[in-house]
Amino acid sequence: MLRTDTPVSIKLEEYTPYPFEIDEVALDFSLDPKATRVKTKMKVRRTADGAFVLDGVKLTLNEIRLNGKALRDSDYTRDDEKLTIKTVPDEFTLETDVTIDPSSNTALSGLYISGGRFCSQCEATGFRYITYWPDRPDVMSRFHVRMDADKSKYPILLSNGTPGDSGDHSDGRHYAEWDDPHPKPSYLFALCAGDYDVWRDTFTTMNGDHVDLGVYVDKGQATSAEWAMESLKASMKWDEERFARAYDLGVFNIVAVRDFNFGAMENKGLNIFNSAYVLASQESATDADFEAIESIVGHEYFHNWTGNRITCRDWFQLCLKEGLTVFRDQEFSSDLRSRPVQRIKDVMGLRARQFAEDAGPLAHPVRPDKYGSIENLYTATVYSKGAELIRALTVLIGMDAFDKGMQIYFDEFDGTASTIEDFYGCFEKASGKDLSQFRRWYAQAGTPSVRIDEDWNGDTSTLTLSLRQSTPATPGETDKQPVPIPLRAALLDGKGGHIDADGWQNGEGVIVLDTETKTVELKLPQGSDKPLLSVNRQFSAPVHIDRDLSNEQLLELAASETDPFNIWDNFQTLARSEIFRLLDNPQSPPDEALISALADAVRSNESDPAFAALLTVLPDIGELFQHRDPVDPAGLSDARKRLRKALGENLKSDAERILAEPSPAPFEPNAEQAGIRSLRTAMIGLTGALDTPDAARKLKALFDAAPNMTESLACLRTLVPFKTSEREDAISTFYERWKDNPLVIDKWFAVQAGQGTAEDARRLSEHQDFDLSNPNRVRSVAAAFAMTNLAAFHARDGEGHKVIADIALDTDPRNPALAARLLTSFEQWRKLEPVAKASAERTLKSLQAASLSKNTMDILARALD
Ligand code: B3K
Ligand code: ZN
Repeated sequence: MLRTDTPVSIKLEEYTPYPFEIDEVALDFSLDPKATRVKTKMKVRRTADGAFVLDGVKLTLNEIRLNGKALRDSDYTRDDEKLTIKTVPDEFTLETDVTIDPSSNTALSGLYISGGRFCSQCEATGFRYITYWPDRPDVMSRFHVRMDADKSKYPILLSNGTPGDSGDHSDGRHYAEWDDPHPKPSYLFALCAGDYDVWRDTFTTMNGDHVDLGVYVDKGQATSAEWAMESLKASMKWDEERFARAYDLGVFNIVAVRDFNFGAMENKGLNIFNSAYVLASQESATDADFEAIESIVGHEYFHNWTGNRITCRDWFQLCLKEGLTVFRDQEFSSDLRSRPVQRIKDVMGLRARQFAEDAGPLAHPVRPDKYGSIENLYTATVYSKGAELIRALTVLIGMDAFDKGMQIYFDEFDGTASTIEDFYGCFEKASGKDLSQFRRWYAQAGTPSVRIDEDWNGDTSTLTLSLRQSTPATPGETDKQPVPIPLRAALLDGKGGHIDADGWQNGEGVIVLDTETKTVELKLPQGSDKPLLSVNRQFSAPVHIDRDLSNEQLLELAASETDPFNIWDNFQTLARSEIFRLLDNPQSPPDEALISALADAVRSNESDPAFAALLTVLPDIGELFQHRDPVDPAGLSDARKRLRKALGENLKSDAERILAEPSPAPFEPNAEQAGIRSLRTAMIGLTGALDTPDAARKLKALFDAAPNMTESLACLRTLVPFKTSEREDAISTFYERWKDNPLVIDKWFAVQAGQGTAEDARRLSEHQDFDLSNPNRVRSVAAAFAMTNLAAFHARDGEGHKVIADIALDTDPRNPALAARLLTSFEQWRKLEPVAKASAERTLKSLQAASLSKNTMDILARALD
């Protein structure tokens, strides 16, 4: 395809099965960075009428043989993307021989070089850059891999499955074979070759099978893989205990690479990870790093059953593996750490990213029915809303029926490429419920709002709820249908207790709003006082709740709440409306009653420090965007700062007391210590919010004495907005201390881009350590600026837009997937106040006129549509 072509839409309704099966394939790699030879031998069987077409991009074809006979040019047709053999028998063996150039692969899709080693990334469509193949998830084969390479440069040769024969050649090269007995689609193929250090361990499955585990990292860094290994073993055990799923090969390897387009990849038996989610030492990693490693290692491991053993029929079904696996990793983290804290963090992410996506021009259903570029569909909607829908399903049918449905799914669909319909069929069987209406959630974009009005009748002790759902129009979808919204609810007596309505048990019930409007009568025991309604407890459905509650009522509710999620959420609602009030009344001081209630809540929850820390976090600017149109990001940021400052003033002596205590020692990355440190870092942040010279001095002293990366980085982040010498000292001390550790220097870039001006972001993008070929480094400036620093990104002078456009322009020719992802940061542009809005539109249009890659053009076209 020419780079200037506009993306063609691929449609779900046009799915047709591949008309051939390829039971087995043998791949033979002769590895060389500039010219790797790939010989492929496949056994093909026709299963339906249709042409024999293979995908292949940027391959130099040396030879092609059918049943041993070399084909002539006239026997097949070939363009930049496909190879079609005109006539084939019903059963045949096809051999292809191609040459590829991994050293020039800067897109990081297919086989490429990172840190002088070979590594691969095939999801979604990378395999076609390696060899000719029907590169679609519903073609599953058993892979046998043989590779040879220079032994001194590439002593370790890895692929999927278990190792077979290996040995030396006389010319300094050596070879290894790997065999994967489980049929898999090409997107799960992986190959790594190079010199690594390895952290090894073993695991014995619940079936008594022995598994050799290895985490492969840069030389000299083996001990930094220990936490990833512990996380892997914990994941293996959890999947056995929670879902009765055991690992199914004798080997499980993880390889860390520095240059990687996203977090990690679940290739069968050979996960490849962005090194940011593998390497962690006590000195250089934050608690957030340890937590992310645990969760991503879990996520990729859990794909072994939800993704690999059962894969997707086509890419429209991506949520079948991703939404479900995110749900599984969230449950894993909840079981290992604190469930309420995990829930709050997951919802914060959902609201900041997915709700924003759902409200803008890039909105799409969890299961889209068309796409221009598949790489652009790895979105917050598919992942996070996909996970929320599984969670809502557990509420709707109950956890027992859910668990039963999962076992039916594993039993019935093992070894297949499946659909959302197949998956929901299992829960219909398990629950006896018709879930066809629930599946609307998958077909319809946009975040529903639920309006709730209450009417209390003291004579009959009845609380009548009038519920109404509505979903705003999204691109291409104006007519929205009602979806079933399961709302966990409780009636609070205001004294810390619950009152059961008729039919409820243990103080809680589930109200299912499955029509546009619904009236629900909750009958309470005769003589009850008017209860307080607690609704969408634990955030049981991914919706906005709209209730007419005054601040006094919200404070009363927060004080009576028994659901930790809702305690936090009531304060979020209060803070959100207070920020808007401050925005509209620039001279007005922050509401004392709210500040002191919030500060009291922080104090009274100090025994659960991770939770107390979350209470101090005010709604994110990206989330606040969703509640205003037009929106003035600078004004919002200023209003938010005023509220934070007031909270900081109220908690000043608490912060001093907490920070005067020693940080937990010796350092352990466990949830308990991380919780204590999270409250300490919250107090560091609030100290910075005071914005006084004294605060800068205190922060610098804390920075100098910081005993771990979590606190050191928190101080640095908090010092960056100060215009004082402490800021410059901290920035340069940190750089000097960590300049040889790229993962830490990524953080150094990110804290500055995340707090600074467009000029700061531009200066960082011109820094000697900025590196366009490394996605982590590009994101550490561009994504940190455009996605977390909205006031500066959308500043009226348009400089923020320009700096991101320039980085995207430089990135696009090398790495289209990365450039496209950066430009999604413009997704809320239509809501901006007129000056920034005009700048965003100009910027997007000028990028569009620059004729960029297919991925980037897809984002631009949708953003501007
Ligand atoms: N499945 C991969 C993501 C692949 C992204 C391709 N553009 C990692 C994950 O979600 O587990
Ligand atoms: Zn995944």
